[in-house]
Amino acid sequence: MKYSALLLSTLFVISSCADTETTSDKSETTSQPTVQEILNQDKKPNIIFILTDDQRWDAMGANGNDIIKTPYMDKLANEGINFKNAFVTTPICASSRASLMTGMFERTHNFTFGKPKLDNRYMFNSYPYLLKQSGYATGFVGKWGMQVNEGIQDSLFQFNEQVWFPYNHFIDGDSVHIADIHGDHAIDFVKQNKDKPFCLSFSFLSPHAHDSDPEQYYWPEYVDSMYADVEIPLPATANQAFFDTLPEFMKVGFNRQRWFWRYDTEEKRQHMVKAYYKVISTVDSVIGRLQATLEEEGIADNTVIIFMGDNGAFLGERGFAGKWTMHEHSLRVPMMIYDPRIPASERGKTYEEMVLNIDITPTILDIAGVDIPKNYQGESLTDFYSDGPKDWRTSIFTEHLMENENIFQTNGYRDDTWKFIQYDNYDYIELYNHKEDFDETVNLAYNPDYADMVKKFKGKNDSTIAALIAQRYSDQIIVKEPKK
Ligand SMILES: [Ca+2]
Repeated sequence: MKYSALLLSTLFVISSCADTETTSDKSETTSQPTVQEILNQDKKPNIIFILTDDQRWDAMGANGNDIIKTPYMDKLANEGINFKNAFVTTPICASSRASLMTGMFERTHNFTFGKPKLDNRYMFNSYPYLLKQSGYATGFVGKWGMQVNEGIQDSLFQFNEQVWFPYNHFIDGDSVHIADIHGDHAIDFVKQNKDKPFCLSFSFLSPHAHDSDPEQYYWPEYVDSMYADVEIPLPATANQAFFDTLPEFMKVGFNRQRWFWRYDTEEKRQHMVKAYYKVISTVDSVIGRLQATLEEEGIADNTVIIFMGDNGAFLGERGFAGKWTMHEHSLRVPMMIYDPRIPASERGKTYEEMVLNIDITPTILDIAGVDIPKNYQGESLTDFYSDGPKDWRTSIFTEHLMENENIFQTNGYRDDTWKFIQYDNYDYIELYNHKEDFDETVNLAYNPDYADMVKKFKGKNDSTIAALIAQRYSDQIIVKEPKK
């Protein structure tokens, strides 16, 4: 009894202290601007949107990978907002990037490899166009990866520096890695535009494999010794027994062909995953250089950095390399928003809500104080600055539509427990409880106990597809008037 009484009184004291602290916090915050007031301030922030190529969500230290070294990405995550469940609507470079530009699903913007160029109406509603119209200096650096009509890029960007493979370029007799070249261009843009609000779309080509080169990956000397003494664990589904369970159509095609390029022996897998990590660590060092430049130029405190990957990547899971499918490893990407205008005590947040690449497009405009076009299909993420939105999506639709006999046309439904996948050209469906079966190994779609669920998810996807196609042809696409 005595102990209990003591415990109770101790608890009371702790709780009183906590109350006092809360009260004191409140009185302090009343004299400081709220998050909303910071977002609405007249001074426009600079925005740098960093996009990496084929970096999956867990190829980053802050997302639970204890092998890869990514201190600068981790800093963005730990001092910003880190979205643990970020996905792309389409897991392939061309379409994912088009979705980021237009704020729309592939089914609506209707662009991927092999399709006609992106419709001008969508590009005149893209975030760089609207920012440029509102007075922002706009720049693009890196890999563009889309097809647009002549003159469109000039209408979006005042500064545009694109460099493609090989990984190593010879400049003044020295071999320079493409990530460093991209970094140099980004730094040039920042220095040239430090006195006006700017938006830089910084799209690395790294760590995408150089597909036509048997070596696949190259990295600079300064990361060469990294990962020498570690062993990359074997994924749970990277074995012949699991591969044998896949339907025949899935055992051929690019996912398997590229597995032979990278992971068909244990020695090669160790080398290739480490190579992938080395290229990501190179990107990380470039981000560090860019942040140092922001500090040197005195604009770090007013420059928002948004970071994400354009699609995931199989590192041997399912017996696959590449992406394109609706499985977690293909769809899931790192995503962070670092906004230094928010007090440090209010930053460092992690969210489990499902967010999408098409949320980035309205978010950028929202941060810049520019009206968001009505045809955008994502949601601004700025509500996550404070305590997160009260109502947020509880499921997502994803798809891949490129017509190629080596890649599937497919679409998926995902909520916080279930994943349903169907294919346009194959009579095959998948249903996983990914909450309990993260690696998506037990296909429940043909289990009669789940027949109603399959019917429900299939119905949802089919109606989503119809709605997205209807929006493609809508006359309501609004080309926004320049802000007065
Ligand atoms: Ca990509």
